[in-house]
Amino acid sequence: MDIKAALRAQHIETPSWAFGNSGTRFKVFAQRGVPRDPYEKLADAAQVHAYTGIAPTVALHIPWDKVDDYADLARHARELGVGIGAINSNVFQDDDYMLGSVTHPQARVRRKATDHLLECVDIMDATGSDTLKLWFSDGINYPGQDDLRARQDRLAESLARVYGRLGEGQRFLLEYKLFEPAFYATDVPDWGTAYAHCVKLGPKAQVVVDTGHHAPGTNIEFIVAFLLREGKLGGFDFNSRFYADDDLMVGAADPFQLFRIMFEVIRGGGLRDEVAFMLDQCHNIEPKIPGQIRSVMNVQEATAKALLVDREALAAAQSAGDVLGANAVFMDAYNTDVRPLLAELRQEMGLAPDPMAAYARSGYFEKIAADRVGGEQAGWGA
Ligand code: RM4
Ligand code: MN
Repeated sequence: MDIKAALRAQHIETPSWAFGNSGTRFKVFAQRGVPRDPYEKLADAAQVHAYTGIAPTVALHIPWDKVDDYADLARHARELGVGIGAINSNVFQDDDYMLGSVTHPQARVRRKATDHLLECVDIMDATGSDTLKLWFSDGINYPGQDDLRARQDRLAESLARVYGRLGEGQRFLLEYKLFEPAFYATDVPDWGTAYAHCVKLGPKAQVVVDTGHHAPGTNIEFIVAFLLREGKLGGFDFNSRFYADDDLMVGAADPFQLFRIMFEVIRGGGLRDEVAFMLDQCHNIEPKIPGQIRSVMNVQEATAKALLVDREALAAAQSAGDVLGANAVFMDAYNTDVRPLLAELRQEMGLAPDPMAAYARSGYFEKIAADRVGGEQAGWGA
């Protein structure tokens, strides 16, 4: 395999919400130069693409990125050299959703939530996005609070309506998460639940793996291998976690896990645009644009190492039952310093070899910090 060609073709999608202010439930720390509207978020995302060369699309979150004219927003993105990626729905920040959205016991609330999901498909039509990402905060806090089975029925009914609305070339990705904000039972807690709903619906429904949404110790690369094998891996929400859904920079907590995941992606033929490599992160204490550049580089480094695995030698050791030999082939690739290779690749792409340094030198941060005064800074949920 031509490693450089594969790396050149890889696309990593940045999330609009990573450029706005974010924090924990204790405090959101405002940063200088933060975007005041979706147009400025796209401008910042375009910087990440300008210095890495492999981040050409930006995911939107509705209603955080609500604008009057979505076609105009998409035009603005194109002028900046980027495109609109996945449309992320949001049915978790309205008072009506306290007891759930599409699984709510009341039909009125379920209809409202489903209407929002359908509106997101309208936005896909207007922006040219081909992917809808569905994450539900739905669940219950107490045993007996609601009927677990009925909630699955309600979920299935809403998903079927949205599925039916998808146009040619459009798909949705169903995201699972073990817990939070519901603490006793979540309605889509794991990949098996998401997978079962998607299988029933058809080829336009796939599973998205958010790396922060598992119990500690979960073998995520197994899930990746399984879903790819079934044609049901729609993409990733990459981030790192130490404890729960920490949304830290991907590859920061466990670069080895990221390498193992990327190896299974490559092994399963998933290094192509049909598998969306998205970041889903918040930069609470670090600057946002460099935080995104670093994250894109982390995914790229893990991909390069995974591409370096000598698959022939690995297969030979595996079939000979050479446990240590096979493991050594794997570890050799992981322990290779791929930074010189990536610096060379960037230069061949007409980019600076060190994206972090090039961005820092560019003066962009000083410019946005001076320009973006007044107005209201965008934030997680704002
Ligand atoms: C959720 C989930 C979604 C993301 C929101 C902000 O936990 O990961 O993908 O859009 O957070
Ligand atoms: Mn996510």
